[in-house]
Amino acid sequence: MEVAIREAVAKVLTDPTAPDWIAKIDLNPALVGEHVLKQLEEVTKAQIREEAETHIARGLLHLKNAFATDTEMPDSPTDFVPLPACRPVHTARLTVLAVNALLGHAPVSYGSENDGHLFVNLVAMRGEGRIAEKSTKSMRGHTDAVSFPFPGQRDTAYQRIAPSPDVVCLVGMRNPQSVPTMIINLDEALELLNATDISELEKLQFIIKCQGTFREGTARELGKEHQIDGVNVLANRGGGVYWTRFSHSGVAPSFSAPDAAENAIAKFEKACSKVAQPVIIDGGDVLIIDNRRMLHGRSEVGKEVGGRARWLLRSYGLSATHIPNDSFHDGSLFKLWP
Ligand SMILES: O=C(O)CCC(=O)C(=O)O
Ligand SMILES: [Fe+2]
Repeated sequence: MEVAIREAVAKVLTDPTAPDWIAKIDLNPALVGEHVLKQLEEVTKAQIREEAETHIARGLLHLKNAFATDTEMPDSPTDFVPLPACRPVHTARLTVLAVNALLGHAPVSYGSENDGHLFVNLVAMRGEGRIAEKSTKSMRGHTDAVSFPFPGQRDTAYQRIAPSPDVVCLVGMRNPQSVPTMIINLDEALELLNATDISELEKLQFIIKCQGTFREGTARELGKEHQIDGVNVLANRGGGVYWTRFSHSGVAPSFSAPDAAENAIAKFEKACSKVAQPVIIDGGDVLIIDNRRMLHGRSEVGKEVGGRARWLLRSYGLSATHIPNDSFHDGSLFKLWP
């Protein structure tokens, strides 16, 4: 799969129209992903689609060495944006968009996180603020955009809030210390719980605060930071399939919830840390994480800022069938509300 995608991306980038396609990433990213896939023979495309779908059906797709990071690499950036304009970044974004297209995921961002940039840098940052401080530290298991609804559901206070992403796409630009990303398989964690704990987690008795990176943006758009109360952290989808939305720091029992709710959360957290598995995202790797059946976190990043510090890109994907008509910000083909 990696070889086919590398070749398709190389074809796009060596064509005289390459600058137009690069410019289109921030206008119509889905079209760009389709354009990369068009470089492949139908048979190859069908083959790698099946391969990619098999992996994501198990919750995780790890493409190793899917693009080159050995030349033209700038210093690591020191903030979420801007992305350095360089060949490895162009290649990385085209690779992610091709994989999104392959899996039928629309590339999406949220206007309330980092001003809706489709790709952001995940890097250590300078400064004293809460986000800068967190940027060098470890992160416990969480799902992204945790306070946003599951697909098919609506936020009770703000109907227009788009669902959280189906997948989180993490791209390795450089990771010289091999800092691991931690992956928690929900099914494995739930196996360590009993039926009572599971049913407590399914009850509408929790408060979920929005992810830190969404605080400012949701406050701007909604008038206050997004938070939901009286909600579940686990949804039984039938056929033994569960979805979760969870964050160690952002989820608590509602005021009126019984002790059993608190106990279930504590046991779930313990189970998550027991089954967490390290995955190293090296330069050139792309990791697509199911944002409902897997939690993700990371080990401590370290204090180095810029230079050759760890540098990932992140973007999100959401199945087109999970996007309600009113979800996009006016005039955008990818920026979801809020
Ligand atoms: O840095 C990482 O490996 C993951 C970061 C992350 O999960 C986040 O910023 O939400
Ligand atoms: Fe995350």
